[in-house]
Amino acid sequence: MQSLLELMGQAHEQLSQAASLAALDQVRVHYLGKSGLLTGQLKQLGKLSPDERKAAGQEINNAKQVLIEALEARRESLQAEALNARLQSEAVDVTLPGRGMSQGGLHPITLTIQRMSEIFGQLGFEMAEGPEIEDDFHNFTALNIPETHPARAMHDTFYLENGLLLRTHTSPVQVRYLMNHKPPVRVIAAGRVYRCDSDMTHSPMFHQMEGLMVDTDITFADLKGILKTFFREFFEVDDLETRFRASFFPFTEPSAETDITCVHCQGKGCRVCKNTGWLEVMGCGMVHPNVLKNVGVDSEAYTGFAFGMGVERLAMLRYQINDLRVMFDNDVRFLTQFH
Ligand code: 2NM
Repeated sequence: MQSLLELMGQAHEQLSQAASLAALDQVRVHYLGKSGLLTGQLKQLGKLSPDERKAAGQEINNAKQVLIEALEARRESLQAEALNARLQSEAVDVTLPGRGMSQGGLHPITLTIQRMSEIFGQLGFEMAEGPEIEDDFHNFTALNIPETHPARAMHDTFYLENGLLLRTHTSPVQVRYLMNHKPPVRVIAAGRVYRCDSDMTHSPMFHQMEGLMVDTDITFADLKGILKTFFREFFEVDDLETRFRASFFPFTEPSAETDITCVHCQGKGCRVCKNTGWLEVMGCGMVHPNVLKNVGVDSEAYTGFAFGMGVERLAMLRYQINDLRVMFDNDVRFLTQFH
């Protein structure tokens, strides 16, 4: 009995010191396992007299029961401790602010094309699209550009190995549109165009927007009215003026270069307009009868005007950007300024 009391004291001591579930199980095996110390005591009972055996058996079984309950209690408290530790280490502070998403934005070229399309949309123009890889007919021949025209030369146009080419302007879009739609027509086309040209102010890929209006009795006065309205809306200048200087394009007759009041100095003269008070922003003219014939429009019944402008140039004027190259660098420090 003395040794049972000692054994139990020892067992309680060990189980209160067991710091993990694994250590606790070792204590259980040490006392209650097949060759455990308490199990060993039960095995010794056979050596006692029947009277002693009964009393001792009861004592040992009581002690065993006490130990089982103490083990169970200790197991529960260790499990609770482990759970608390885990909850603490995995705790999330739901009051912390979120990391925040960085917001994307549209490129100034895209914003400018959208702005132009909105204004022309209000003037009754529909947006058309076409392929960037074109053929000689749609890019040159239909537009009354002769076989010998310098624009067709290898050093101005990107030709592909299969004889096709990268469109040098968006005019082939209008050519395709006229071949598929009967007048009256009011259409604009915007997109990428390609020319063998690269320096401070020229990029081999840039963006154009062109427009075309064909109907009976369209005159140069219609052209002037539409374009003045467009530029006043685009630059938000109510008294902006336009000026038309005679020029030449194979696809228009007569042709003109269009100037607007300098939007930097309101026409007073500054470095942007080189002290002229005017900015050249566009080419335009009355569609050449040969072009109308080439696309199957009756050039006796119909007349039309057309115009073309560089999107980068208008974007630079509107956003006061003085270097063309930043348009193509895609530096986020530049791009985020337009969000
Ligand atoms: C310009 C200047 C003048 C033009 C002509 C045509 C078409 F297809 F109708 F003949 N589209 N665009 C045109 C006319 C373009 O850009 C400077």
